Amino acid sequence: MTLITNHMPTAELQAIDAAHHMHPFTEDKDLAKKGARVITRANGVTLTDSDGNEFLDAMAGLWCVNIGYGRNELAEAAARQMTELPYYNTFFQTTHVPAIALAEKLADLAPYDLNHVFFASSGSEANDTNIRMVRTYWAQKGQPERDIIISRRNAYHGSSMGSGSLGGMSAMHAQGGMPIAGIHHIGQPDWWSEGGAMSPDEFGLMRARELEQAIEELGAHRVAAFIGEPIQGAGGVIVPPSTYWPEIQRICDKHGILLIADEVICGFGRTGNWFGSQTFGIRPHIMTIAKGLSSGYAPIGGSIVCDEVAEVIAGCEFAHGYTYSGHPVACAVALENLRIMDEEGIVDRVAAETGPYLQQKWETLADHPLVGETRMVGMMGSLVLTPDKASRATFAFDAGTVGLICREHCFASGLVMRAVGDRMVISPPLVMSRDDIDRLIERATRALDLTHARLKQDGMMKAAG
Ligand code: PXG
Repeated sequence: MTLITNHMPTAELQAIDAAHHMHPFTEDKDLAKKGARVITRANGVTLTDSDGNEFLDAMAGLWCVNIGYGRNELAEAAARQMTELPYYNTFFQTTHVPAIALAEKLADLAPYDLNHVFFASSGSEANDTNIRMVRTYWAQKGQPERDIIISRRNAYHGSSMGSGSLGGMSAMHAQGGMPIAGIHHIGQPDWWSEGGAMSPDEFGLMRARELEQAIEELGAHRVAAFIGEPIQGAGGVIVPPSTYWPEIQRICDKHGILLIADEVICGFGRTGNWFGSQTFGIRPHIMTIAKGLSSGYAPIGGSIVCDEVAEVIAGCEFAHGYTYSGHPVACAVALENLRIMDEEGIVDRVAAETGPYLQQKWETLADHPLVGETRMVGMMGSLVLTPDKASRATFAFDAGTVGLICREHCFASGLVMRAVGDRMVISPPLVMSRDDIDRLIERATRALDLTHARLKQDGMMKAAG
């Protein structure tokens, strides 16, 4: 076996990677030709690759490194826990201190009566837990036929059979036998792309009322729960019109349907509050968490559950759990992450200072000839690339063609920004300073200018007919 180190030439690392490593959501044949970008180090908000290039990470990894890279306190917490108790399970009436402490901390942070935590190692696993938990809840209450979960098209809830089925990604559903039975999808509140001549507020109401129509068609006695991300993340940072969530809440309340807020991206300060539900006034029965819970330093997720649902579930043996539910090292890392976020007032800073500053700067990009709508909530934002902002036109090419061109120009400009179709999205570490934000905007502007020049040169500023 080769000893593989950070000091090997990039081409050798890429060749071994292409030979043996299957990547998620990647066409591996294309990747083998081009070679994967090898990230070797990171500190603060900056990534370094194997050729020594530096990038400002405006995606916080994959929407998760909320406290930034290089916080040794988390490494030390992991090392301490590994020495003391590297593993024990939480099955069969056992527990351990890190799981106890983290569950208590989460109950304290979470709003309303969300006081109980079921641990998992990822958002996908947590949403699988949620599917089984809400169905078990209704079965325990003598209504086993109440098993349908309503979700939205273009939602992302994970990649396992259950969570991928909850999600509304058609490319995922086309592979491997998804969705599973008992999941129903309604429209998403994406006004820019789908709102037509309606005002955003009218459109928000219309899309929320699709929930009521679905409940009426399916029969309320069949519907267990509705699940939604407060802001759709992987779907393109779709910020719903202000009318949307209050109407969804009203409909869930009226029909007695459980509401699951998927906080995997919106949680832990991303929107300027601890949870996106607080930003949008949502009162969920269950919140899905992962990512920012440990700032990505250790794989951990979970479901935070309200008193009533937890009480009903406690009435049976919930035959569910993962070997790593409440993994002590992951819990210790998450606790240290939350301690730092608390002590450094990171969420308050996003709400009062850096979030508004980023928003103000980000909105200036709307003046760019290539940019339609810009949105920013807390530190989660998107901009739409369009050949004609007045008519909210899409390009005359496959969705994503222009987004990918822009993404490449971002990399070349030292910026990691993600393309979702022809939207560019950011979700930077919450510890970004004003200087970091200035650099981000400078580089994004440069990438947009280069993209625009390239599109003009190649005659690509054409709207779909
Ligand atoms: N819910 C939401 C809202 C998510 O964003 C998951 C659940 C699943 O979490 P795990 O930990 O199982 O991945 C996610 C994950 C992207 C991208 O390309 C987004 C996610 C994952 C991978 C890629 O934007 N979100």
